[in-house]
Amino acid sequence: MKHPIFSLALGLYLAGCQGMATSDTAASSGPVDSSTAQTTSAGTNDPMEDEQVSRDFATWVKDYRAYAASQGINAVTLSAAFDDVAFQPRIIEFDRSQPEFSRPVWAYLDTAVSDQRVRQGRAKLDAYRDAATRAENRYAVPAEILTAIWGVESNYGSYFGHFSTINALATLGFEGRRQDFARRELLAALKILQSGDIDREHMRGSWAGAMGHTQFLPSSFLSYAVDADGDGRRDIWGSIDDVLASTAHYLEQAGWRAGQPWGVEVTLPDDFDYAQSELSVRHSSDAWRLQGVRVRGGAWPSFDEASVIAPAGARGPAFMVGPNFRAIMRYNASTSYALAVVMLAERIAGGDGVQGDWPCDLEPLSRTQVKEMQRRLNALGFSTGGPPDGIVGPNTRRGLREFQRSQGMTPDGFPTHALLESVRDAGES
Ligand SMILES: [Ca+2]
Repeated sequence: MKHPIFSLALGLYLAGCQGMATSDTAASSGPVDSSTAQTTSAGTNDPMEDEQVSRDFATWVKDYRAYAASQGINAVTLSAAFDDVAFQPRIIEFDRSQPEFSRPVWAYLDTAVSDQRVRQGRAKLDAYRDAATRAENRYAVPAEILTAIWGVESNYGSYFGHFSTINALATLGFEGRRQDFARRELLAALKILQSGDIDREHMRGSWAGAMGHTQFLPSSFLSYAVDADGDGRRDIWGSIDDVLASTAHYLEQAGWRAGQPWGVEVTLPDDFDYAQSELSVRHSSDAWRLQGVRVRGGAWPSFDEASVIAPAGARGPAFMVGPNFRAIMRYNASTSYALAVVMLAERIAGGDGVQGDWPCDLEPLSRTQVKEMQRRLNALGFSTGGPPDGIVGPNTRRGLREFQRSQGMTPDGFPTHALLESVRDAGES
């Protein structure tokens, strides 16, 4: 949750666009994630060097214990946490892996909102109806949304990661790419141990430190986890009451608006200005209507601040999304993730899911190809906002749109192989 890299990868399950996605190999990154993660080896083949790493890690732990003690962590907790702490080279491998291929949004949705997951979601909601209703009554977040987050985060708890959170965060605090972040989360994890909510053995989750059924980071746990079943412990590993209420509390605090829909699927006029299709662009739903945006089915919702998104470009479906969609993105800052949650929730509630057709024939560009495209666009004077990084964000989309406009194409900012070819051609002429 919270950040794309903290979600567990989902097992590949294709329903719609067969054959478009390649298989996952790394159980590491989130929604639009890797298929062929290239891992570097963190362990060495040199016993002397490995011994040195062990010694350095032990020294680091000793220093961190002193720091944690200065922050109010008691000796009993420190001993429970660190007496048997282990450096885990595998976690460093996950942390260093740079996915070369991102799964396109439709392939991700095929997995995250598979028929099987919809069926399971309905069964889970039936089984835990009372807990979900209690959470909904307390925080005004619909039971179907809570169930959907549970489904997308951990397939309803069937896999939330087996890594010891203490070992994972100590390893990342010692040698990860974001040591300060890991060290802060490690301190939060120690506070949780000290509070007695969970013991070290049962504090488990992803390699990146996200814990339990709903993949809370320790700092999120401290802020949002609640004891809903009244046993005196906030237990997101074992109590579904606590899991659903904690998730609802998080969304409430992230700005969930009671009684509002997340948004609607829409159709866009032929002359729609795709520069407007960014989450940073917000208008009232009335203003969008004046631009020709129309609901694809059902009622036209009233929003003061809505965005229109077209996650697969002009050929794919479009959505008008309001504050509750943004609240879900506070849980995990990925459009694909939030779409998966709302579509799973709709389907659990008996709805049909996405109506428009995804451009399933398009193959995603690799990271290397995106870099090449960025480099060429920059050279052509269509700035992508900085040096090539292989990631398609708002700045890259802006540069792409300018290029498309200059070529008389629909400027939707969605990268494709054909577009890369056009960029190459433009550079050579
Ligand atoms: Ca409890």
